[in-house]
Amino acid sequence: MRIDVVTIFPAFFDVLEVSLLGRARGAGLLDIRVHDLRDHTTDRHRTVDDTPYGGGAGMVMKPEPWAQSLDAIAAEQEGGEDAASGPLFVFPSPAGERFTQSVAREWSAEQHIVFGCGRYEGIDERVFAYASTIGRVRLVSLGDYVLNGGEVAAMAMIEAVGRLVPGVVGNPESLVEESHEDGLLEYPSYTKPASWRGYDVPDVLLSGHHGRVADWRRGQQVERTRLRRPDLLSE
Ligand code: JET
Repeated sequence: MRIDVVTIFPAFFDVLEVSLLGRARGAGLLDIRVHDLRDHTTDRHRTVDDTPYGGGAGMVMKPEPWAQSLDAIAAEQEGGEDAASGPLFVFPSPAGERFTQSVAREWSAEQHIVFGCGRYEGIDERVFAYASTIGRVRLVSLGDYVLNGGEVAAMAMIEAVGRLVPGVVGNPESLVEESHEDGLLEYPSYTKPASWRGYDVPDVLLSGHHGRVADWRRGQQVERTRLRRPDLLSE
């Protein structure tokens, strides 16, 4: 999978060199490239923002550096004669649709995803219209809170999607039983010792009865989902 990131803070993405995704990049499973939006400015101060039409607080990201940058990235990949065969452009935004495990699953089958990281009060709205002529566009939110820019959200989405790309996680079975894959929270886990500082591992897990273990785990999943995330049960 090819992933491009456009940002005014490329250094944010240095951490992609470590851990699981770093190994996947080294193995050629993920081709992740980070681009500085300011490389597509033409003035001496490398300006990426300007005051908002209609007034109001803060600054808005200018459209032309974005168009130049997205054009250059789309042109690097074959296909893309029409928007439907172009890249998937993802703009993290508190005003976007919600990012979930099922969105991550969908995206893990994409050939090319481009993350556009906005800052300040956001990106000139016309950029999304323009990008939809060269690819598919989605504005996506991690949750109902505001970050200073799209970088941290893009990083979370890259990790959630990247680990679902075949081969990135060594043991694919570990992906099946985790939280959200079946719409429930994960069951509690324990390891040795069986008794630790006065806390004991539930007897059923030491029983060796696989059927009873499975029933207990399912019960725990439902119970903690009801307590912590009732919204998941009513969907
Ligand atoms: C976010 C993502 O805060 C989040 O995203 C970062 C962000 C903040 C401010 C502006 C911005 O620009 C993007 C844009 O969208 C229309 O213009 C992005 C919170 N949950 N998920």
